[in-house]
Amino acid sequence: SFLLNVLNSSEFKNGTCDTGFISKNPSLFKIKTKPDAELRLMSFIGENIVNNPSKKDRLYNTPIVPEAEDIKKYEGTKQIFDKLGAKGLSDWILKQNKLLVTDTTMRDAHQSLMATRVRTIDLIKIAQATNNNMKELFSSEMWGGATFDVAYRFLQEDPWDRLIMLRELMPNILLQMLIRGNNTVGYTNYPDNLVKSFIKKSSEHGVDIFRIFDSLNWMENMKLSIDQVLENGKIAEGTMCYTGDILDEYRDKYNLKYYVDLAKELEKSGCHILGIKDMSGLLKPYAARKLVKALKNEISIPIHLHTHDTTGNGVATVLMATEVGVDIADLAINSMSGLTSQPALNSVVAALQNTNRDTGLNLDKIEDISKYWDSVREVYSNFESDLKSGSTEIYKYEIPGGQYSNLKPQVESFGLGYKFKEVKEMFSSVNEMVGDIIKVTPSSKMVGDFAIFMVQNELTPENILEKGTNLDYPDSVKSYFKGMMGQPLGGFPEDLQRMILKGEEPIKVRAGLLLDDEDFEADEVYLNTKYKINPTEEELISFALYPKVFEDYIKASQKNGSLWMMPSHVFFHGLMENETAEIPIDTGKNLIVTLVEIGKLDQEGYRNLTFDINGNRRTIKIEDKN
Ligand code: 3PY
Ligand code: ZN
Repeated sequence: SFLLNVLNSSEFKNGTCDTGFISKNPSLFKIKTKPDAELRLMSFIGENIVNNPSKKDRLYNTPIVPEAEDIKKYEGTKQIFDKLGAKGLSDWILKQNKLLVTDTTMRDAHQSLMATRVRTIDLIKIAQATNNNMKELFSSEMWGGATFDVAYRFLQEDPWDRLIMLRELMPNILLQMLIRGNNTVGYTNYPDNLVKSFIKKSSEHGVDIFRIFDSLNWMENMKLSIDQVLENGKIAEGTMCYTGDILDEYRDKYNLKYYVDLAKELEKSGCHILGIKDMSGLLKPYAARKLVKALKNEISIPIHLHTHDTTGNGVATVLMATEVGVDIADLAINSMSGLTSQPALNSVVAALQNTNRDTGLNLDKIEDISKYWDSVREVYSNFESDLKSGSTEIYKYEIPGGQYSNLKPQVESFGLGYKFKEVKEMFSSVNEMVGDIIKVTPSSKMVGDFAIFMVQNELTPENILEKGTNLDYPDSVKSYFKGMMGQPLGGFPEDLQRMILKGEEPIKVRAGLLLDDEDFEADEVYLNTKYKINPTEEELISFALYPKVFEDYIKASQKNGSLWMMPSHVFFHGLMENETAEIPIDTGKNLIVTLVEIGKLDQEGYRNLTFDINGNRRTIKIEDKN
């Protein structure tokens, strides 16, 4: 791919890359010039300027990329893994005194703070500095979860390209992804051959660690992924999702024994690392101490803790776990941490300095990286929730961090913005109504959809069985009760299940056993006929995972060309009058674009926008839909 040409060039490798680099090296791009590229670009930006509610009303600071340290001979965790293999790496982890750190900035932090919107260009700019200046990191979580579909759906870019580029730019640290067991990076169980192909391709393109979980903690839904990761020689992090409160003896469905038993099963299934996934930030500091201490006594693989700072207790939870020997902790660069994101990386690094668990990371260097993200974050501010501080309400609602920043816009899209608090209360009531389940993608989405539906239709747990009989429930709710997401601990409430399924029989085994294999050949013929493309294996996987999202992406890229190199402030907010931006396009050319004037609204409802592109005046007419 032309990306690989870019990435293999010495300039890129030496760390002197920025967006300017791409534009200064047109020879690296082999795609033929499309004559209408300028027109397409004007039309995309023009549409943004005229009709986008987040259109620009200020200039943004250019994020400053810190210089990357020279670390040519350094052997990071990636080299250790390549030398020792997965089992060897696992043993190596156990021998370390220091707290090993996973940086989640490139995945969960922005998934949780700004609805997963961070674009590849903002990631690759800081990738080399992250690799070199944070070389002591254990890993970077930079792929998977919601990033896969959001890339196509909202960013018009290819998530596989993101993986390929980050791998190239981060050769010393382990790269890590989040995979939802048989739901991979989607919201429903997929056929086994699709799950296998997805893991194989992800491995080939550079994922080292697969954090595998199931949204109901159902082992059956994780085994295939675990086996597949083992087969590909990669690191399987078998993960249990934490819910409830092990300190509360009255809430004992998910007690200490439950977690210890699950951890043992994950260890027995061949996992190299045990993940504790506290997606909603419910693991209180003293509970973390109790849990990690017990696990350390009961299992012999390393333990990797993932939490969210939604309640404000995140750093304390990490430190308590560190006290009792947790091996690895997930943290996010400070300017991308806190609230629904991970606890603060720089702060934990500082807290552990001069102790026997010192992380080895250099505080000055990570402060510079934090400044970069601080500027980047500005551009994405309208995707952030209005949460201003940690909130202990989350102990009551149990809403995952990644879902929280999406829930409000979702509620608003139903015209129920003014009932957001009611929906959050209902989220908790629905959880009780369905039997207190693990809530994480996709089961958490089901609970969210159900809660919105209840509020919309004025249903309550008390009246649903009589008032809700003739309603058509959201797809996620039907799919859950059908058993397509798996079997919850304690089973389904049968009366509710009967009502929702309206006579359809639920399944009792994992969905993959019943689903037909994905027919990749038929998919290829379909895409070829309809869009005149010769899909790559990666694209066929993407289409199989997200047929509609992928088709929309193909249509959008045929209309707009490739947009991934456009600076994010232009991509999201357009330009202001007299503002200039340098925009590399997929022809390998670099366009210097100035918005000269936004014309007055004419009688037909259009505006003329005048641009200066590489010194030539060009005008485009855009319909004003406001
Ligand atoms: C995901 O599945 O994307 C998550 O981050 C869940 O916490
Ligand atoms: Zn998370």
